[in-house]
Amino acid sequence: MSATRTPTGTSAPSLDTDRRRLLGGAGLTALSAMVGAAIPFGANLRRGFVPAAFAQEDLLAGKDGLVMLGDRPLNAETPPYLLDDPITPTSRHFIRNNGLPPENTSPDGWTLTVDGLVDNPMTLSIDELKERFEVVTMALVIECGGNGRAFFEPPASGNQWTYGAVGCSEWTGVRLRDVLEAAGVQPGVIYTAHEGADEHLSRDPDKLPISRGVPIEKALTDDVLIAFEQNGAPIHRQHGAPLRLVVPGWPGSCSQKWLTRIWLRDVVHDGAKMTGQSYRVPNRPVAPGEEVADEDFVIMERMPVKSLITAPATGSELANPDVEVRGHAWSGDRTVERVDLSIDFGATWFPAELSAPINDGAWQNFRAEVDFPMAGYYEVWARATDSDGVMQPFAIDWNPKGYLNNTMHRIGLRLL
Ligand SMILES: Nc1nc2c(c(=O)[nH]1)N[C@H]1C(S)=C(S)[C@@H](COP(=O)(O)O)O[C@H]1N2
Ligand SMILES: [Mo]
Repeated sequence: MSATRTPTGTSAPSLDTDRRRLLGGAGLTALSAMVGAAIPFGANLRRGFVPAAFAQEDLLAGKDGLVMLGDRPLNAETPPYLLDDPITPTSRHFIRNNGLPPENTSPDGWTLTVDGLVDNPMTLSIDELKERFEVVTMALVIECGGNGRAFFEPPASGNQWTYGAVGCSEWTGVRLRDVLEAAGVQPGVIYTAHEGADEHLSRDPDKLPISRGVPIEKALTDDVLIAFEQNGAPIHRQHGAPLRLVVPGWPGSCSQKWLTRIWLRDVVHDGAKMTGQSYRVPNRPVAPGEEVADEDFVIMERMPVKSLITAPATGSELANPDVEVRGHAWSGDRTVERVDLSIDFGATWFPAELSAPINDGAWQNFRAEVDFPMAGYYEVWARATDSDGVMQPFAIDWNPKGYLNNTMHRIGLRLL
């Protein structure tokens, strides 16, 4: 029986009259494992006790300069000037969680199940994925569908992302297409369904925080990865360790983290946050504030053409009139053809130098030398145009949930 033990290990009578509220054997073992040592007076601990060593657990451990929008679930974005690198370092990749990351994110024993309408249902370890399929590394853009929501008027509820719910890290993994082909996609399949190991905020084990999918045609393209590395290292705990999907150019919600299952279906997937108004926009232009019925919403697919100025930082005070302006531009499933800049509030525009994407699904970098004519306050505005000739709008195309805001980015600076 689990009698109270003194530090010397001898049995001693409990001093607490209400023993049911004490931690007990299994809980104490788990806590010891957490702190990495035996806890000599552990028998005195009450249920729900959090060791001081973890009470202040740094949710943003390994992150650099991110702005936290919420801690339960954890959501954090990156200020644009910290997104200046062509490849986004893991420390600067935004975090968007709908639930609670799983406790155990070890690759040992982790499996991915591929089932539903496939000829050969499979459950594979991460090592088996690496052995059976070609391993590739690609720079891929993940942008949250709600990036830019903070600028909606009337406001849209949800995380108030400004500019920084976007990143382009290098992801290493196997192609989803190769895995699905090995599983044998049956003729009736129209949609994927993704499941991960994170917990619903309620901790109800029967509820998933999020389970989205994509049309099978998208899943079978070359640049959708089942990734196990980000920027040459195992995936960070908050980014879906040890295995995640990366579906570049589509709403970030398609890129299931802590991936455990891909299920092929003959209907549009109806998992958590696939239905109602989640990650959906009206099927027609609507007036700001207009009420829209659920049945008039459609599922968001590719993300629209967009650009971000990453240097200088907005609010900079500059001593030298020659300024290098830098940033990135992207358009889901398309390339960006040009990025134009204006320093006179959009009266005139001039082209920036624009690089080709390093691979499909990566963002493109732009730069321009700008010579400001005299001391004073300036704004730099950027607008990208994609391979279909679509240009970023000046004003927000309002929708009830605050998605797909691709209005032009502007920064303010002062020349001394
Ligand atoms: N399992 C799981 N996958 C998830 C989420 C989540 O909450 N749980 N959030 C999604 C959303 S909405 C986005 S925008 C991206 C964010 O990826 P990141 O946190 O690595 O930047 O992950 C997606 N994948
Ligand atoms: Mo998202």
